[in-house]
Amino acid sequence: MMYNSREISPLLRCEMNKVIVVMPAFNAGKTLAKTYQDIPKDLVSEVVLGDDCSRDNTVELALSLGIKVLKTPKNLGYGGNQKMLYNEALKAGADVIVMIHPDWQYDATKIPELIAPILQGKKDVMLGSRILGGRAGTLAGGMPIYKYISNRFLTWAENLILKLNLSEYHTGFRAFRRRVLETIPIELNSDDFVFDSEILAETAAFGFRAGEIPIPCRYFSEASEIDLWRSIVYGLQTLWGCLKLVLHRSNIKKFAQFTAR
Ligand SMILES: Nc1nc2c(ncn2[C@@H]2O[C@H](COP(=O)(O)OP(=O)(O)O)[C@@H](O)[C@H]2O)c(=O)[nH]1
Ligand SMILES: [Mg+2]
Repeated sequence: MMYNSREISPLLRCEMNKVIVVMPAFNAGKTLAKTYQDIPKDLVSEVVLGDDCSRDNTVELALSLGIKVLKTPKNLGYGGNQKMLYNEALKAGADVIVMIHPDWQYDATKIPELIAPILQGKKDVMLGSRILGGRAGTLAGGMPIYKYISNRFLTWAENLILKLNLSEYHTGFRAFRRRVLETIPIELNSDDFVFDSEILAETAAFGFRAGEIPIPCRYFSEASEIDLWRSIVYGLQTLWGCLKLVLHRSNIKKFAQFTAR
């Protein structure tokens, strides 16, 4: 089912939901304005950018656009940046927290569809799926073939273990119900890219309901800078995260990550 801002507005108003969008940024100067422009402001109470010591004009640009900026004290990494942002969104009283990369890779105009199942009480975590979005947003759109193959393989392994039944676990466009981020001990997660996989392993461990919508996706040089080596590390760490859940569930070894905050 597709939604637009106008259909969703009454839902937001009657439930008094506060939606906060967070953007973990690192050198996003070339793409931030376009990403911000696409965010449906009528649905969103606040947009917060986390700057992880960018070396470009990300901070100045964000401030000039009227975006709230939080700066990491030192370069923490993508996961460390998200921890700062989620804690801030909880402190600000968000009911729904949307995370979108500020690299204009994902289509922020899809936020209403993404959050609808959370507002309706049907899901706790929602992902924008490039795979469901079709080939134009993956291989035909310019996703490197090694990223496509590893995405498919990791997703297969994650579905087998986490059983969230998703078409991909590696998107940079996500939404969380407040309770999810209050429950999951995100502080124990990695400060690196694998944070994104860990939070979904925890979603499964805590029994939260995950869903997805198809989204278009754009590929261009600023939208994708993670190289082969960092992708390999990410893939191996993702598999280790799944294995940890297997060990935890079978009582072979317990991990605090899978125990409530
Ligand atoms: N903190 C931090 N964040 C980064 C770094 N590189 C990328 N990011 C963030 O991670 C997101 C994903 O990286 P990106 O290169 O777009 O990867 P891809 O789109 O998955 O191929 C970006 O939108 C940035 O927000 C980095 O070195 N440090
Ligand atoms: Mg990207």
